Amino acid sequence: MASNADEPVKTICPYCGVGCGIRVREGEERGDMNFMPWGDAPVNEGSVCIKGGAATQVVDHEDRLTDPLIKEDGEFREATWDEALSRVVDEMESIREEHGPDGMGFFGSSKTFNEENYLIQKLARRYGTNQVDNCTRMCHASTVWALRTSLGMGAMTNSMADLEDSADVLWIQGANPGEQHPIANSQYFRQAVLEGATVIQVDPHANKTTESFDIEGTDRHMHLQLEPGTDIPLLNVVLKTILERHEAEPGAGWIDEEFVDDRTKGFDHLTETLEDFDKQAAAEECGVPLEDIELAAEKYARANDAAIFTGMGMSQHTCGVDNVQNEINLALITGNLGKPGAGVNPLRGQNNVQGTCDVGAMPNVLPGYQLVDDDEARESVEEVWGFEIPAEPGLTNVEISHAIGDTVHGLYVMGENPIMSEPDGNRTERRFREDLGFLVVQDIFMTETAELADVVLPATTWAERGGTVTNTDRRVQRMRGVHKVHENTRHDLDILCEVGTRLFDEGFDFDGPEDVFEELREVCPIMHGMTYDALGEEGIHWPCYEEGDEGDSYLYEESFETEDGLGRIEGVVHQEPKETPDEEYPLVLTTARLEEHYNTGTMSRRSPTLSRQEPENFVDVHPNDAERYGIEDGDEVVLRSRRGEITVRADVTEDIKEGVVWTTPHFASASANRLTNDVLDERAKIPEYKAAAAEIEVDIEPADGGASADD
Ligand SMILES: Nc1nc2c(c(=O)[nH]1)N[C@H]1C(S)=C(S)[C@@H](COP(=O)(O)OP(=O)(O)OC[C@H]3O[C@@H](n4cnc5c(=O)[nH]c(N)nc54)[C@H](O)[C@@H]3O)O[C@H]1N2
Ligand SMILES: Nc1nc2c(c(=O)[nH]1)N[C@H]1C(S)=C(S)[C@@H](COP(=O)(O)OP(=O)(O)OC[C@H]3O[C@@H](n4cnc5c(=O)[nH]c(N)nc54)[C@H](O)[C@@H]3O)O[C@H]1N2
Ligand code: SF4
Ligand SMILES: [Mo]
Repeated sequence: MASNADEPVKTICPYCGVGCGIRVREGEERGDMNFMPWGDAPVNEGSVCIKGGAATQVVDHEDRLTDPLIKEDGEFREATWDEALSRVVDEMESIREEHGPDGMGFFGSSKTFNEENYLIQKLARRYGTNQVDNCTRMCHASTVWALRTSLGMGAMTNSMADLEDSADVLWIQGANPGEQHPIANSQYFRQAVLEGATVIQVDPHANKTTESFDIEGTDRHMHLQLEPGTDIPLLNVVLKTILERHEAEPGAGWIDEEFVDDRTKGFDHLTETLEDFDKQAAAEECGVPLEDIELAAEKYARANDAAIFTGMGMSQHTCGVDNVQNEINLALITGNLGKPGAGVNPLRGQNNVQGTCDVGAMPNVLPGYQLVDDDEARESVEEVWGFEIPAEPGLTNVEISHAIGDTVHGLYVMGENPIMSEPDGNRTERRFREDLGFLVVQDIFMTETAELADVVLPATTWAERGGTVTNTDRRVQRMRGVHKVHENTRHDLDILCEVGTRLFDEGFDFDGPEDVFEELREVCPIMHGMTYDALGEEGIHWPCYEEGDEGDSYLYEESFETEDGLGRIEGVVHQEPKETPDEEYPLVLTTARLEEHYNTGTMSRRSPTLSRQEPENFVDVHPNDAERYGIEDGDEVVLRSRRGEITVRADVTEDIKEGVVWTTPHFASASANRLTNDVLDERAKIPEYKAAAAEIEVDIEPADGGASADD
């Protein structure tokens, strides 16, 4: 796993779910960690985006945590590992005695490896609770829910590589791959367009994805700039248009009748739902001309193979599950599933968010998406683990935060930063500060969440250890670490093994990541056929049930993985965001990301290359709104919601729709999450980060340092 010093190791970029291969070399000096391209890496063939190229910059950053810390009288002091771990174990034991096992919550980390997330969920379940979750809850929980219930598996149905040759239309809704998955966009999507594919982008904001498809000599890009939260009506216009054309010209290929008859159920439900649907009124609600939506519908339905890509603009709504269900409806009625260049594809966020879910770090599923309340599934895992698994699904991570002080008294947070990433940050912070009995944070930096911890455990980074991660198209790949380990830090895996062993004697004694992987594959059918040797440098897509299986680049060729093998169509109706504009808060606030920053910014804000490009937060405001509120481009403005306010620079631009303001969650001093609403999708429990009500005004008393004083 480790190399000789100076020898570059082949590993995977620690940022996004594209899973680009990179090489890393350790120099002689501390702080001398070098990035090198990996020319024939399977996903990216050597190309990287700005983040991949800058990834090594934070490995030896001076802010790295170096020793375990224990808080005493409100101040941290350095502690030995033995002291810190004893404290963690004692607190966990006393919480269980006093409140039972559901008194604890566990946050896995999509920044850590499959083996580590496998261990944290095993630890939670051995402790006696299913209360373990990860950032997918704030990310694609709704997508995973819709895909799993309607098609069978909570993952991309296709892969990036099978687009290139075959997709005729790329339908990109609520995703900005030009910035968030840049290599997928440049290497696969743009390539498909150069070869003749058309792109339909559905997003309220113009961005680098929009720019990237303005290719000279081609006119194959449409941008439907809708109002945030109107994706259901927009897709209903698309669906109704296809149904109408089919009725006018049956058999002309608008609907794939054979596919609908043989492989789906629920078509009648869809037609009934749309029977009295008024397309003109819906288009007005979306703020998009009806003829543009109709043209997009035609292009999608007329394509031989059309692939849908779906992102946070769809998932992060209280109607997130229904949003994605409507995309599934579109793919099913046109037969765009179970073949190359098609499908419904969530571009997964973090470098290992797919894997973190696959290995069971979620409150309702065991490894391999086996439902925790399914007796047979539970028993098969219990046989390997040798202890009883609780049958009741646990709370999700945002629910765990909501239950702090009520049923939840202790939290084990590995590699997440909920104080900045969860919605309604002011309230989240109050709960963590005032109502949480015990908090342990295992991270590489002193995050906003770690500041509030009782014990902080310093972990090694991705560059210092080995394990596996699973990218957005289900490719399980090995990461390899260089020799050195920073100061007195420990690998996440070793920390979890030690905590587990101190608590339970058995079940947590592993000889490194490969040993953990061997147990993981025993309990996880979709990864059962994988070994470290077989993964090699190319990796393997799941499902890989038996050794020697190559894995599938697309799913559902013959049938869906539902109980009856059919894909489920279900008509859905518009639901407004839970908070809509009114006189007091007249604007729609939506939040999303920048290419140069990453989630809560703990890594990207410390990278000189990345933070130089975008040093502070800002808000995009349409020129008509700017005029209405007396705002000039570059002014400091106060952006306010019912839950809080931030002071940021105004960027007056036509990139955003009138009546909508757009900002980011990346910066500690002015995070979007001071403003966002913590209402959840009922089923998937994902927060509505993409729509709230806000007001804006010029800052008459600019705060000292304003929004620019970020660490
Ligand atoms: N550079 C960079 N890359 C990243 C990340 C990062 O922070 N920075 N984070 C990673 C993670 S964890 C994730 S989950 C992915 C996320 O990647 P994306 O899914 O692309 O996420 P966002 O940028 O949050 O949102 C996508 C788009 O949704 C649009 N949008 C907002 N509201 C709506 C709406 O109501 N409807 C529609 N249709 N669109 C809407 C926004 O304008 C935005 O362009 O990126 C990953 N990659
Ligand atoms: N307003 C708004 N809020 C959002 C979103 C949005 O679009 N808008 N998007 C949501 C989404 S999609 C997501 S995924 C979440 C992300 O929410 P989080 O997962 O909380 O955010 P990250 O910044 O990715 O946190 C990862 C943490 O892991 C640490 N880390 C990195 N490497 C390691 C390691 O090897 N070991 C350990 N132990 N720690 C490590 C980092 O320092 C960092 O603190 O944010 C959500 N919040
Ligand atoms: S596209 Fe994603 S995985 Fe590839 S280099 Fe950029 S951040 Fe890393
Ligand atoms: Mo995410």
